Order: sequence, then structure tokens, then C-alpha cells
Amino acid sequence: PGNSGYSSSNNPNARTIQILDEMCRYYDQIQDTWRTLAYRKCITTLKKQTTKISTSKQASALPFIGKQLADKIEEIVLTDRLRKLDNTRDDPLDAVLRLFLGVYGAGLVQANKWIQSGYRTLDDLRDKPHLTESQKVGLDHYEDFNSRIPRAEVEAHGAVVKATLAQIDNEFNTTVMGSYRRGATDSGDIDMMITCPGASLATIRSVVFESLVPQLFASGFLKASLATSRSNDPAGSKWHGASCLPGSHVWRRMDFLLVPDEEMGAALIYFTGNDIFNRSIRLLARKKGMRLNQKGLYKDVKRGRRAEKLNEGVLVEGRSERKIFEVLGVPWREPHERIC
Ligand code: DCP
Ligand code: MG
Ligand code: MN
Repeated sequence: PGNSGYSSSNNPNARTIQILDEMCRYYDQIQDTWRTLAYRKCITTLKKQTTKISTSKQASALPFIGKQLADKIEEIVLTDRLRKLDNTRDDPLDAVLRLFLGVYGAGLVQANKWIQSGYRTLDDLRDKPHLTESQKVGLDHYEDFNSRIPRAEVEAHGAVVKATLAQIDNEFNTTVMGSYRRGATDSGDIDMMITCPGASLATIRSVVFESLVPQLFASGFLKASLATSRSNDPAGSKWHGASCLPGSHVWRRMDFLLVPDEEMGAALIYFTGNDIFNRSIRLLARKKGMRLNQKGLYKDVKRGRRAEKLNEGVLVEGRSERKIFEVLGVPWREPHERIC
């Protein structure tokens, strides 16, 4: 995800990248985070090469390419295919797993349970009780939620939210984040940051949950609120749901993030992503004895023997995106450059 728009034609490793990218998408679909990460890093390295990488030895010498991936690169160059990828394509249960993981709100555990219960199709699931409300919506709008949203449509959804919020309180601001802010030509969902100068999270919360969301439901733009295990948020600064433009029948996934001023910089970094960029900049903060999350950059974080954090640390910066980069000693990167 987020790699759309990539033009492969003039890269000497284009074919290798294409096959590795397919394998990477497969691992992403079965939610194998570690392999997805390893493949993405490997692909990024390959994209930077100006010569063709043909042998395992050549590949191993490059950053972020371990022995196993290096062997796969050699296999692709020699055979023009990857057995592992062919195997996954031929495995029927694997196809069912991927199908079920496409149901919004279903994770790996749930999808495997359905398979163990003998279900094999989306219709099998429809007949069954015990679906959560989110899973029902995910099933009813399976195609919608699994299709990419063109950039112009992301903008149209964003404009509806902005206009409605402006009528409620014109001090409020909205910004479309996520892959859209990184300049993607299409997005998986619409991510919107909602802010208001000087307002506390409690104030923003009440405007969003008591006015904005109900009004958008009343106008028919919002269609559902969705809860997932991934959206647990004790501070309550998130909302997940689905929206639909007037005259359309296609439901889109919509995420709101509510952000007070003092956390704006950290939230901008978090919600711009991509997820891999976030991981690496957070890791860098850790290596410097600091901690970065979606609320701020903290120093003097005390960690125990197993690197578990013993205190929250002292807030260094939360307000300014650029300042956080500066304090971390990371050269500024425009949103479109934050693709790892
Ligand atoms: N994010 C993160 N870690 C996650 C999920 C999200 O750091 N596990 C951050 C980075 C993402 C941003 O939140 O860029 C928005 O999350 P999305 O899942 O909406 O991802 P994107 O907007 O980047 O891509 P897509 O076009 O698939 O929505
Ligand atoms: Mg997104
Ligand atoms: Mn999102």
C-alpha cells in the first residue's frame, strides 16, 4: 500500500521488484507484519540501484537485504518467477484467508476461526450469526472497502466534512492526512485530522461527537460507525466509520483524528506516515534515549532491563512538526518523501 504511482519501466531490477512487490502484498494481506516490512525495505533498496542485481551475493551486500531475500532475488533473475509466490497462488485455503481478511474488522484470529468452522465464501459468513456490527458492514461493503479511492474523491469527502464543521464552528480546521498528504494518486481510506486553535481535546471531542458526527449521519453522508480491535483508544481521540457522497452508492472508509494544538506536530507526523516511516523515526527517537508517539516527543525516558519504559519522560516538543525533526537531528522530509 502507498506504493502506487511507481513507474518501473526504466529500472534494471523492474521485474525483480514486480515479483517481490506481489509477494509483499501477499504478506501484507495475511498480516505478516515482519515479512511485509522486510520486503518493503528490500524493494526500496532495489529501486535505488542503477545496475541489475543478479546474484545472491550482490544482493546480500546491499542494505536491508538478508540472505533469504537475497536468495529469492537470485531465484527470480534465474527463473523469472518465485516458487513461494506460485505456491501461495495455488493454495485454496490461503485464498480463503485473504478473502476473509478483506472483511473490515476481521483480523487474523477471526479469519482463521471462520476457516476452522468450515466457511469458505463470503456468503457462508453472511448466513452465520455472531458477526459484530463492524463485520456486518465490512461484509455488506466488501467491494467498496477493498477498492482504492481516487484522489479527487478523497478531496470531495474531505470537503463535505470541512463544510459541515465550518457551519458548526468556524474556528475548527480539518486536514486530509494519510496517503493523501503523501501525494498518493489513490488512497485506501480518508484520514482527517480535526483541530481547533486553543481548544482542549475535551472541547474538540464534544463538537465532533455531539455535533459533527450526528449532523453528518443526519445528512446521509456518514453511513456507519466502525469499531475494531485496532481502534481501541482510551483517550478517545479517534473515530472510524464509513461515508458516502451524495448520489453515490459507494461507501468509503473514513477516519477522524482529534488533535489539540500542543500535539499537532506529533499528530502530523503520525497521521502522515507512512507506517514504516513512523516505525523508523520512532526507533531513531528510542536510540537517542527519547520517545516519539502521536502526541509528542519525550526525553529522559527511563527504561528497564528489557527496554520496557518505566516513566513517560519529559515532553520536548509536540506542537511543531519541523521542530520534532530538528530535535531528532533528522533532515526535514516533505510528506511525499516519507515513503519507506
Ligand atoms: N499509522 C501507523 N501505524 C499503523 C497504522 C497507521 O503509523 N499501524 C499511521 C501512518 C499512516 C496513517 O496512520 O500513514 C494513516 O493510516 P492508514 O491505515 O489510513 O494508511 P495510509 O493512509 O498511509 O494508506 P492508505 O491509502 O492505505 O489508507
Ligand atoms: Mg489512509
Ligand atoms: Mn486510515
